[in-house]
Amino acid sequence: MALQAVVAADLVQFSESFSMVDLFDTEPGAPVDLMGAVIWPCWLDRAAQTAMLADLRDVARAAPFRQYETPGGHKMSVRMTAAGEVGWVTDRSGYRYASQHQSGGSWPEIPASVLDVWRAISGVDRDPDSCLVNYYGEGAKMSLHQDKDEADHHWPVVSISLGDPGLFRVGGMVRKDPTKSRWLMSGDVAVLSGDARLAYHGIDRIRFGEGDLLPDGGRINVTLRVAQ
Ligand code: MD6
Ligand code: FE
Repeated sequence: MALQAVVAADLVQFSESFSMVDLFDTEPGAPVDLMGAVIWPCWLDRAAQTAMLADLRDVARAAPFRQYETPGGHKMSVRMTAAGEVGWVTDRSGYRYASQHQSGGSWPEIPASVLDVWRAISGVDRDPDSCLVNYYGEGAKMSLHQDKDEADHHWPVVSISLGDPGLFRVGGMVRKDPTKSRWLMSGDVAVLSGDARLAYHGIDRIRFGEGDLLPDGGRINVTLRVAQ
């Protein structure tokens, strides 16, 4: 490769790994607006992340991670499980909230460590009834979508990121609207509420193996919702 091309490739890599916000955000914890989504960087310190991870392992023991199929017949690359009264599932018959997981039992309770984040950040006085746990292995991503399988869209959605960085893209109410992206780091919390509640969003890719919270690499995202 010509030197110029090498430098250009380096620059692209550099600009993708550090947004301007990262470079100049000297106040950890100050909320960041991303097309109306609010991101709270480093909401959880390392000890809180480790404790939550242990709680999520208990959830996964009770209701194992699965690779769901979309109604269109595509296998999702993200593996999922859930906690709470109802869990989000999908198969050929559609997206929905189910009161039982595929092995037949009710979902485990939402861990207190996870509920604490909702209570501190959601701004509402009702607890969530659903907690979706997403696991991204190498190459996993989540295409642009709206969270609209819930009965009442006025409740916020709160999401917690653990492990490897994930590139979060947020747009508007229409899939083709312009988008902005930011890397969600381990311990970051993102909230979709108000006008942004139904904004299109997704995870373009993760930087597999970069974090050291999960011993085998990967990213976990926990989303809390009032679904019913
Ligand atoms: C993820 N997050 O971060 C996917 N949904 O892996 C979501 O789909 C999401 O971050 C609603 C609200 C916040 C989110
Ligand atoms: Fe979502």
